[in-house]
Amino acid sequence: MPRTTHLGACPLDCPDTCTWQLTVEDGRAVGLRGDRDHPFTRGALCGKVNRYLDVLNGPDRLTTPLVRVGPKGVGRSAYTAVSWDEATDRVAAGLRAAIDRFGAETVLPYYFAGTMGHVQGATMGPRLFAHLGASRLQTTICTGAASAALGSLLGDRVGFEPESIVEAGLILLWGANMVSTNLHHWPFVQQARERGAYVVAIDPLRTDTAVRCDEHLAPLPGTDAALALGLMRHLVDVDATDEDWLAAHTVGWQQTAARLAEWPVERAAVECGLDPDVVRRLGDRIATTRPTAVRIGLGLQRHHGAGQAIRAVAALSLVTGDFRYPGGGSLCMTSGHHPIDEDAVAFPPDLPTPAARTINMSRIAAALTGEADPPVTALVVFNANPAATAPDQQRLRAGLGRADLFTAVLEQRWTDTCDWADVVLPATMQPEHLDLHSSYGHHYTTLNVPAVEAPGQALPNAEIFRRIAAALGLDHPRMRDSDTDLVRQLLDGTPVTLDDLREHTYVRGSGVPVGAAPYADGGFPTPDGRARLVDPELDRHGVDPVIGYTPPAEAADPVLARRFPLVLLSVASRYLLNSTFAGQQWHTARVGPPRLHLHPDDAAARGLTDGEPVRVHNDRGSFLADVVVDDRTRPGVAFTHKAYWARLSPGGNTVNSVTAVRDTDLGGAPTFHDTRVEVSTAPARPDDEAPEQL
Ligand SMILES: Nc1nc2c(c(=O)[nH]1)N[C@H]1C(S)=C(S)[C@@H](COP(=O)(O)OP(=O)(O)OC[C@H]3O[C@@H](n4cnc5c(=O)[nH]c(N)nc54)[C@H](O)[C@@H]3O)O[C@H]1N2
Ligand SMILES: Nc1nc2c(c(=O)[nH]1)N[C@H]1C(S)=C(S)[C@@H](COP(=O)(O)OP(=O)(O)OC[C@H]3O[C@@H](n4cnc5c(=O)[nH]c(N)nc54)[C@H](O)[C@@H]3O)O[C@H]1N2
Ligand SMILES: [Mo]
Repeated sequence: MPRTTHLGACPLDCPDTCTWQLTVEDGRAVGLRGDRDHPFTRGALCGKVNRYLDVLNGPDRLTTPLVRVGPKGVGRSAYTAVSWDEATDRVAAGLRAAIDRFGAETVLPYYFAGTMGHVQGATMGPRLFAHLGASRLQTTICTGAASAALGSLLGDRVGFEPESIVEAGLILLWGANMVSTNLHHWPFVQQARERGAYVVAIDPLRTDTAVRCDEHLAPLPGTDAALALGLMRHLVDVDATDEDWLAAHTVGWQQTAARLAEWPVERAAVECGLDPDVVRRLGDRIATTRPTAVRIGLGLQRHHGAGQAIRAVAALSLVTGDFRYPGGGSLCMTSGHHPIDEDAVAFPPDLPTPAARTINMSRIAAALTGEADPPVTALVVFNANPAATAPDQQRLRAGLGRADLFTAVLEQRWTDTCDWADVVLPATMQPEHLDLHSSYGHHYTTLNVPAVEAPGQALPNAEIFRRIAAALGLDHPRMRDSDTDLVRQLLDGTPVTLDDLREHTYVRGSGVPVGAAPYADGGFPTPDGRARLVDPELDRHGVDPVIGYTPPAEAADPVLARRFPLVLLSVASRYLLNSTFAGQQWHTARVGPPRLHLHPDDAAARGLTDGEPVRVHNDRGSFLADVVVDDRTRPGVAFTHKAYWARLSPGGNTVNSVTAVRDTDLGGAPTFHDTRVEVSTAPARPDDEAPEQL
């Protein structure tokens, strides 16, 4: 049998965007491994993606359009197969009926990064809905706060060149569980360590990453801005600020220094629940180690004070002047280094797009239950599974279950969200379609070309949107652009060419050389090239223009703490990727059932023992989990993993039953980790509540 290999890109929502090698035999994908030659991802895929073909070739793929013939919320048995023409007519009729009643803004597309590909991601779908005049989606759910904060401070989501981290003498992994969520950057950290670097994890949890570091500081959740302010104050006290660099390349240092006068180390340490000596010692290390690299994760920005936290932590590297050196400075995301402008392709200037309101995706539960006026009465979901991943699950389900809501879902497999759809449309997976990727963790642009046929009638998202446009009678030529047209448009005006990508699969898209210090002489992507320690624009958002500390909302609420004494983090699991693998046997066998990790003191206070089933609850809802008693958290802090599927969870709810619809101080992002709960012994589970067998 002929065996061929094809290079492509891992499409998942992860900073690493691996280049992979797919082996195809007889038209079937039979092998998948990392591309050994790739300078950043260097061969090995992660464990979860090593099993990607289980999903691709698995029995759960959606292969035909389906329409609902039974009640909402029941599951797949309420659906029957139809032809593509029937399905797209049904979608067009659903959208038209809603628009006739309430106007086009009643339609809302809901999408995120199920695929990070620009073609099947956020181009053709948003383009279609913008042309229709539908509500625009504010895509805040993941990095909204960090993006806004970095935009304010540095002009964009930019930072030190990731591969340069090998040069660092001190590395702070701040709210970043690299071993789980940024695996391919970790070997560079290890290399730095072999060369003598000291590595510190700053995370309320003793994660798999923290145990591998030289030191671990466990601040109280949501208090990072206070810690960063205390450390900066210490740098002032020991005369370790880089005044020349600050004067040349930042604005607002004097006002920032005045703010630091309010933040002696002792005050910061109390706020963070840390020993002042520990903070001072870290301050001394930062003061005396050049270059220091601060790798900022996204966990610390899932709290109410997220915007100020990201500003403060990233500002630390400005105060030390660390951007002067390769391996110095801060890095949260590399997105701003990539030249591809997705929005320019989603909303091309020659396509009419009526003005429309914006709806924040993180508030979807509220938007569907009264917050939106005119109401949302038509919802089209793609590349996302909000019924499992969005906050305030009970309220969201009430919204999704509304009889007057028309919902279409584009999916590869049946998910929790499909349960609420009127029409489910089968979508292709990465080896079956064309796509183009940048990355939020490195500087390479990657092409993915189709290598196998899609099962049944599954189609790429972009093609589904072209068909929906046609069914709606939208015949503007931009609604007929092919996937290749979209790739060309995405590359337009960038130094990357399709020919280059066809030849090499990946190219370094950013123009920043490997190992460089891109901001050694300033030149940040702000209008004047200076970083903005003070940003008067923030006033408009109700945020202090000077960097300061916004306490967490629930975690710092003493009244709420009496009823709900535990702060609950719901963090990424090593074996899941959001809810993408939550229905896969290999993955769920490793991550296990939903668990609640409790400090021994908190377990003892409640008489709970290891393995005991509990109900985790607050005023919004509850979910069931098994207790794990360990010392990976501090007293008063509990954790579980995000992104189980509700219908495979005992009791049918996930952790998002207890998370809130609440915006961060900046960027309108959600506050998943800023959640208070109590736990109680769960009644023995009746058989009908046992999770579906996997
Ligand atoms: N294996 C795997 N990889 C993934 C994902 C996955 O689900 N599984 N998800 C992907 C996605 S969508 C994203 S956005 C990224 C997310 O990747 P990360 O940035 O790693 O995000 P989180 O898991 O939310 O949080 C990271 C760490 O921040 C810590 N943290 C929580 N609150 C605080 C705080 O207040 N202060 C500090 N200092 N730390 C805090 C958490 O304990 C956690 O260890 O990873 C991507 N990669
Ligand atoms: N409690 C809690 N909740 C969280 C978080 C947390 O830390 N705690 N983290 C949040 C974060 S960081 C994120 S990014 C969100 C992620 O939440 P979601 O954006 O909902 O991500 P997934 O759950 O992975 O769902 C993506 C879906 O897209 C589908 N998909 C993939 N590729 C394609 C394609 O080409 N076409 C179509 N039609 N479908 C495709 C997959 O099958 C999958 O079902 O979750 C958030 N939810
Ligand atoms: Mo995310």
